Amino acid sequence: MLTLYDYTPAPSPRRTRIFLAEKNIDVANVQIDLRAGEQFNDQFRAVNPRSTVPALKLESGIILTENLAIADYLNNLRPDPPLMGHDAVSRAEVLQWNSRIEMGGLMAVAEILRNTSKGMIDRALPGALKLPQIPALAERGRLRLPEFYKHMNRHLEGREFIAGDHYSLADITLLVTVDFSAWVKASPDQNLTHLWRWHSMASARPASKA
Ligand SMILES: N[C@@H](CCC(=O)N[C@@H](CS)C(=O)NCC(=O)O)C(=O)O
Repeated sequence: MLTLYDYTPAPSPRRTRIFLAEKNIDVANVQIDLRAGEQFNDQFRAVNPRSTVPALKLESGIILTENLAIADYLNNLRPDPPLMGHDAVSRAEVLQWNSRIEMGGLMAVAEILRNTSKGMIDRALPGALKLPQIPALAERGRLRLPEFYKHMNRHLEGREFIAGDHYSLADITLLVTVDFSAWVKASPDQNLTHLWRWHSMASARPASKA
């Protein structure tokens, strides 16, 4: 059986949990309490020297620690339902939107949180390396996030899903990003009606509760 090293409140492992739930794949779940600093203990560092979750342990013992790599592996393991396209073009579109959402949305929220949170002083990036907070990065995040959401709203006008005609990895990444924005009081403006309609649809899927 696969083992997911997870921390329920955190956004990155939520992406993996939703992907697993959409694919109906069961895993053993090991919680690593990030608030208590368990990601830095020797036991977890032996699993993932980067000290981040998610980490997925395969039956072979190999450990994957990046969302995209985990998704790609799971998608090959169980192709249905297709969450990463169904041919070369639709797969490329899913990956393109996933990357845009990660860079334009998820990273902006992370910049705001990690460069302002009192709990993350000297931990401005995930992992063991001590790095100081840079408040200007949080300000920049607050400037670029509303533009990102406006762009997503325009993209979703007349569209059910982010890429192609199926729910996909890109939808999962945007769902987690929108919900993560609330942590830093930077949720999308209520007048972005296409985005919020899409969000209601994505949130109503049972896997979103995983
Ligand atoms: N590359 C990873 C990044 C995962 C990541 O940043 N995880 C955060 C939780 S959301 C973490 O483990 N943080 C540990 C820390 O801040 O020390 C992925 O996207 O899967």
